[in-house]
Formats: sequence, C-alpha cells, structure tokens
Amino acid sequence: MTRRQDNAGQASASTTSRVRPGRIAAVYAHHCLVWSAGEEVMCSLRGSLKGRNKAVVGDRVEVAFRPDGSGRVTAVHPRQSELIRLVADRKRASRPPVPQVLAANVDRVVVVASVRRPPLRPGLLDRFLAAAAMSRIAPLICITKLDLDGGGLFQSVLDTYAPLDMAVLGTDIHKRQTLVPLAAALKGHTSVLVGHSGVGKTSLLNALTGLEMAVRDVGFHKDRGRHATATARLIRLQEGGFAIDSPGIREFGLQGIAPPRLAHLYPDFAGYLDRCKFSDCLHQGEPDCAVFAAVRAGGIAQARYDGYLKLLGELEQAARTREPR
Ligand SMILES: Nc1nc2c(ncn2[C@@H]2O[C@H](COP(=O)(O)OP(=O)(O)OP(=O)(O)O)[C@@H](O)[C@H]2O)c(=O)[nH]1
Ligand SMILES: [Mg+2]
Ligand SMILES: [Zn+2]
Repeated sequence: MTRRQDNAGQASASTTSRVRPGRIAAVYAHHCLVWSAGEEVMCSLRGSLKGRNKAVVGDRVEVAFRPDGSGRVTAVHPRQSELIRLVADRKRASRPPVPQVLAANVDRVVVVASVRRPPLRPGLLDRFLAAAAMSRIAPLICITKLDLDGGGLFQSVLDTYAPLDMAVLGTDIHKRQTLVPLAAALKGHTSVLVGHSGVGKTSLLNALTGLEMAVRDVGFHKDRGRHATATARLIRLQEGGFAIDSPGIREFGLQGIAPPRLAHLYPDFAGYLDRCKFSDCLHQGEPDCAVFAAVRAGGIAQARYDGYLKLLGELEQAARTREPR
C-alpha cells in the first residue's frame, strides 16, 4: 500500500469507525493484541507505529474499530514508565548495544529467580534491581521453586535484600498458599515479571489466573535452549490490575547509566556515598573509600559489591566504545 492510499484509508476509517482506548497486550511482526472494552482484539498498527520501541506491551493506545469489527491502533499515548534493557546489535557487533523497551506503564518489576533449575544468580538479580531503580519502578523479588531449596538459599536472599527494604517473597508452585502474598502484591498494579529463562514466571501467572500459557517442559534443566515464552504478554488479573509475562533473559544490559550514577542505584550503598574522600569516587579501590570500608566491615554484602564492580566495568567499557554523536 502506498502512503497516499494509507492516508486515504485512514480518512475514510475515521469517518466510519469508533475510537476506543486500549492497552497493548502483545506485539507481533505486523499486528498487536490490544485489551479494549473488556476483550482482547487483534489489531493492525498504523505504519508510523511499527518498529522498535514504538508500540510495546503495556502501552496505552487509541484503537479505531471499523464496522466489520477490525481494529487499528492509531495512536500511542506518552508513557509513564519504561523498563529498558540493552540488546546487542547482532548485525553490527562493533556498534554499541541498542535500547529495547521491554514494557511500558508498569509500576512494579517482579524480579523472579529460582533457587535451583536454573541456579540462583545474584549478579543477574542485581542487574534487574538496578534496571528497576534506573527506571524508577518499585521492585519486588520473587524466589521460586522453594521445594528445591535444600540449602537455605531463600533465607540467604532474605538476609541480603530484606534489610534494604526490598520486598522478598518465596513461592512453591505446588503449594497454593505460597502464592497468596504474590497475588496480593500484584493486585491493582501493572507489574512485569522478569527473570532468567525457566525460573517459573509463566507458571506463576498460570497458577494465579487459571490461564494455560505454554511453560517449559518439566525436566528441562539445562542453561541453554529455547525459551518457553517468546513474546511479552499482558494479562488482566481478575482481582484488578495487569501482569506482564516476559521472555526469559540470560543477560541484562543496563543502558544510559553514567558510571558515577551506578552506585546510587544500590540502596545499601546510600549511607556511605558522601563519606568517600573523593566526591567523584567510583568505589573501585580509591583511597579512603567509605563503600569499600563498609564491605570490609560487613555493612555491605561482598556479593553485592562484586556485582557492582562487574557492572561498573561494563558501563565504563560501553562509555568508551560509544560512538561520538
Ligand atoms: N520444582 C518446581 N518447579 C517449578 C516451579 N515453578 C515452575 N516450575 C517448573 O519450572 C519450569 C519452567 O517454568 P516456566 O514457567 O516455563 O518458566 P519461565 O520463567 O516462564 O521460562 P521462560 O518463558 O523460558 O522465560 C517448568 O517445568 C515448571 O513446571 C516450582 O515452584 N517448583
Ligand atoms: Mg515463560
Ligand atoms: Zn568510594
């Protein structure tokens, strides 16, 4: 279709169609699923709304419904929040990674990690938490597969994160009562569940909603392989609110963070930052660094600090390779 035909189509559609608000539930190559007026409708997208980051899950949109019932998304409203990650540019490896908006208009990031199968990765947990802090979205940590926790792993997560005033929940999909606090936390919010592939994000949402979205086969424990969930999907919760299921992520790049800002995304570092000798201290071995002293004294967990240093190294590397504008 030419641009002229497209415009002409819009003009005729606008005289005959009803326009309703909606919310994007899933985005596919040429279409998107929209939650509108109590139902999900497959819609086409106006040409200018196609492409990376233009219309994403969680977006609030306007949909023009034609008399035949088909819908077309004609406008995306400005976003209140965006959860972003960096994705490597596979075609041009030398180029810096590009930002990808994972979900829009969310007010809670549920960072899901399992105690085993796949194993708990504190570094990945911290990345998600930093991304939530950067996007100014409240985090909630959900540790799954408590039935596989033989070694006090859930307790160690509680010990690390509960003192940081972060909500930490534990679930076992086989015990319904363990899902009750999660259901209460999701109620009335738009939450996005993020985490490594196979940790049980979809299983949680299926259990909470009665849906039967595809989950990974039981017994598939390897760290490699395909993801059970291919596309982010917004689901309406009966109790009120929405939850977004997202495809599992193995690596989570953080974009747009200037290295000096990173430490400010760690609430456990907050009390020490203005006590370092140098105001531009990056806490990586400078003299009289209060953060480092706190790690040695046990005020900051070593694992959190190690994760910070790793991330800092990546951000500095990204800043060095970024192309001049
Ligand atoms: N033992 C145990 N297994 C669980 C639990 N929750 C989920 N699983 C299993 O974990 C596997 C992965 O679950 P999924 O829900 O597909 O995981 P996911 O995080 O959605 O995975 P991706 O969509 O690939 O990101 C499935 O075989 C589930 O049955 C649990 O509490 N305990
Ligand atoms: Mg899934
Ligand atoms: Zn310092």
